[in-house]
Amino acid sequence: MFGLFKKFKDGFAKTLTALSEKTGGLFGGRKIDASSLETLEEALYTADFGVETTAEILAEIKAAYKAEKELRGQDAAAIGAAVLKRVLAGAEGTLGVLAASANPTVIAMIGVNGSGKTTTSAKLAWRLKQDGKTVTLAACDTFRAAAVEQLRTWATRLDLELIASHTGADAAAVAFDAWQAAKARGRDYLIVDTAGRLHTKGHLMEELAKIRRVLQKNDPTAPQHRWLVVDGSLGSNSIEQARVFHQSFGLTGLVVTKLDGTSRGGALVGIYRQLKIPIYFLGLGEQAEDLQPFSVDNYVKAVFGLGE
Ligand SMILES: Nc1nc2c(ncn2[C@@H]2O[C@H](COP(=O)(O)OP(=O)(O)OP(=O)(O)O)[C@@H](O)[C@H]2O)c(=O)[nH]1
Ligand SMILES: [Mg+2]
Repeated sequence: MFGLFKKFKDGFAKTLTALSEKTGGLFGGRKIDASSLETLEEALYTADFGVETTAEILAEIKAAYKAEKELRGQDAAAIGAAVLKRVLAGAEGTLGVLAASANPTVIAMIGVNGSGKTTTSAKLAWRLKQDGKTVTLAACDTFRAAAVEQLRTWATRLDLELIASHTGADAAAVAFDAWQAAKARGRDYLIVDTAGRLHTKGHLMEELAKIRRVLQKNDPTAPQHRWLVVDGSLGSNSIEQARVFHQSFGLTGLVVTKLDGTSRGGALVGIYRQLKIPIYFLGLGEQAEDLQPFSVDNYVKAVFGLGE
C-alpha cells in the first residue's frame, strides 16, 4: 500500500540521503565504475549494514558488473535489495498468532534506559485499538520518577485504558493487578511497560524475572511476547545488550525505534543477522501513527531508493 510505503520512505530518508550523497547519487541511474563500487562499499558500511552484509552486497554487484559493463546504479540498488531480502528472510514478526490462545495476550516491553519502551507501549496500544482490539496498559516502570505520568499522559491523549500505581510501588504487583483487570474486562491485550535497565545490573534484571513469575501465577504462558525495544540510532552497539536480555528472558521479538533520526538505518540488518529474533515494529517518529509493522519489502525499497 502506498501509504505504508510512504511512512518507510520518510522514516529512512536520512539513511537514503546519506547513501546517495556518499556515492554521488549512484542509485540515481548513472553507470557503475570501479570507484563508485568503492564509495558504495564505504557508504553501506557507514550506514551500519555491517561487514558481512556489505561484503555480500558488493560481491553480487561486482559479479554483475563483470558480466555487464553497462550496469547502472539502479541495477546495483536492485541487486543490493535482493541480498537484503535474503538476509532478512524470516525477520518479519507477525502479531496475532498467539492472540486466540491467551486472553489477555501479554506483551512485555523491556530494554535499556531511553530506548523507547514507554512511547512504543502507548503507540502499540493505540494501533491495536485502531485495529478493533481491546487493550490495557500496565505502568510497571515504578522506578523512575515521572515514568507513570509519562504513560498516563499518552493514555489520556489517546484514550487508552491504563492500570497504574505510584512511583516506588512493586512493579510485579502492578503487573499482577493489571492482568487481573484485563482478564475481568475481557481485554485482548495487556501491554506491560517496564523500567529501563542496564543488562549488566543484576538486581534490575531480577525485577524483570519477578514480573514474569508473578504474571505466570495468573497464566503460566504469560508474558507471551517478550520484546526488546532497541534504539536503532545506536546502531549495532545494541547487539551485545540484546544477547544478555535474550539469555535472561528468551526474547520473542524486537522493536527498533528512532530510525527516523539516524542515517544508520542499516543497523537493523546487523541486529537481525546476529540475533535472528523477529522484528515486529519500527519506530519511525514520535507520533502515535509512527510505529509501523516491520515490512522487509518496504524497508529494502526505502533504504535503496526503489519503488514509487
Ligand atoms: N524520533 C523518534 N523518537 C522516539 C521514537 N521512539 C521513542 N522516541 C523518543 O525517545 C525518547 C525516549 O522514549 P521513551 O519511550 O521514554 O523511552 P523508555 O525506554 O521508556 O525510557 P526509560 O523508561 O527512561 O528507560 C522520548 O523522547 C521519545 O519521544 C522514535 O521512533 N522516533
Ligand atoms: Mg519508559
